[in-house]
Amino acid sequence: MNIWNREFECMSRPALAALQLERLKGAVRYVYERVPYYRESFDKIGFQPRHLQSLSDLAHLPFITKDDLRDFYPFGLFAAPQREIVRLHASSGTTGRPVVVGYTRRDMEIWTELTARMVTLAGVTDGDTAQIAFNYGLFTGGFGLHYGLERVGATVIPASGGNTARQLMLMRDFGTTTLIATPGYALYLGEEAEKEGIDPSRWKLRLGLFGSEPWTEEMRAEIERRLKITATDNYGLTEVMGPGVSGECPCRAGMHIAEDHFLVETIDSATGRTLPPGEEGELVFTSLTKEAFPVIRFRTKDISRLDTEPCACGRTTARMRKISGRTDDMLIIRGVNVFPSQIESVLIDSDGIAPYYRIDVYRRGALDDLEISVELASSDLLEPYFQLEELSAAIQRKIFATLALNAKIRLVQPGSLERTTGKSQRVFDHRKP
Ligand code: DLL
Repeated sequence: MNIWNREFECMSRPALAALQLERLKGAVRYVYERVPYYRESFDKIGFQPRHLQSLSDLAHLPFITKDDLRDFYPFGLFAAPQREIVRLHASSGTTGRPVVVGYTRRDMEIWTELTARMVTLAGVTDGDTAQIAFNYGLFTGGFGLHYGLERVGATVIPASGGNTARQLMLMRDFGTTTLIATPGYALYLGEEAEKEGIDPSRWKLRLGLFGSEPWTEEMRAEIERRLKITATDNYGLTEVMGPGVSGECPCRAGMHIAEDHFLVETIDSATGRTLPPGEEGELVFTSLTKEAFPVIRFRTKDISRLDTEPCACGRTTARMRKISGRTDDMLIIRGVNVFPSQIESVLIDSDGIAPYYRIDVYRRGALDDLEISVELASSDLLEPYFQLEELSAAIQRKIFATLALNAKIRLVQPGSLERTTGKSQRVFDHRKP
């Protein structure tokens, strides 16, 4: 199995901890000296950089949230002068001001190294032809993967997002072996291929690197079945760097985190208390080497758990389990906590329906209503009414068994729910003002 940087990816845990501590001391001093926001927030609790003596001392420092970052739009938290910044990206906020992040030349070098590690983790080599169907732009997905793939020597096709017919043409004519996209878009590409009567097993496509949005194991199995590939999960976020923060190896035992550059904690999102490895909680990241846009204890809202046991692949870096949801994703419906991923797991495992769905929550009087629209796999099913009744009743029973909630199931025509080339939006909570 290929490992891109054996020295850092296979370090002993004690040596890694020593390296992290040394880098953390530097990072804390660096932000204290260069970013007024951090200096003020540290001063407020009487913390001086010299007080940081062990990795666990980090838990004394305040968190920073996405809202805090937004308040400093555009460059208020930059730690390097404009002359040293060679790249800007911004987070894909749905509303309001985006978070703008910058990279120095050294940041770019490290980002490239880390995406090279990530694609090697997934199994990409210089023998691969990689089609990047992430958007190139302020979104970190396209450009982030681009440089890492080039670094490992893969042949890069910078297709960018959208234009599905052309994506399929490129895959066939250029002999693409590796597809890079959101899982939602990968699924759509598979569907369009099927519609065109294309059998992907006749192509060279063998591997998919997917990420940037939540997806379940059931969705993974569906993508693998449709595109006849191995699908890997990859995690990152603009505020921390972009893609390359963590990625999955063939052992499928979580995503290896680049711990020599990022310190990750899991916290109880209600109390802020740090949790021991293995317990599920909100991920919090601290950058150890970033120059332009360092972050100390950034709260991601992403829920996962950490595993520091050695991995069969030989790497020693901690792994984070598949993101199970976001703290702001959780719906409370009639007092029941519901994660959209629970609904996705039920739906994709059901026969007769396509893996497209939409969740709507309404408040009718004092009660919440959960409505789930699901696409039928084939229009043949539209005819016999009793079959439709039976199908929706079966889904309703499964949802009830998982969530103890009665949902209204709407079966809709094949192809009628929105397809996306980027991040998917599947949940619409109409109760919010
Ligand atoms: O999505 C960076 C990225 C690009 C990652 C390409 C992987 C591949 P943002 O647009 O800032 O950055 O969105 C970050 O997306 O906080 C998660 O909620 C979600 N996310 C990213 N990767 C995964 C994943 C990029 N593998 C936000 N599984 C994060 C689940 C993911 N959620």
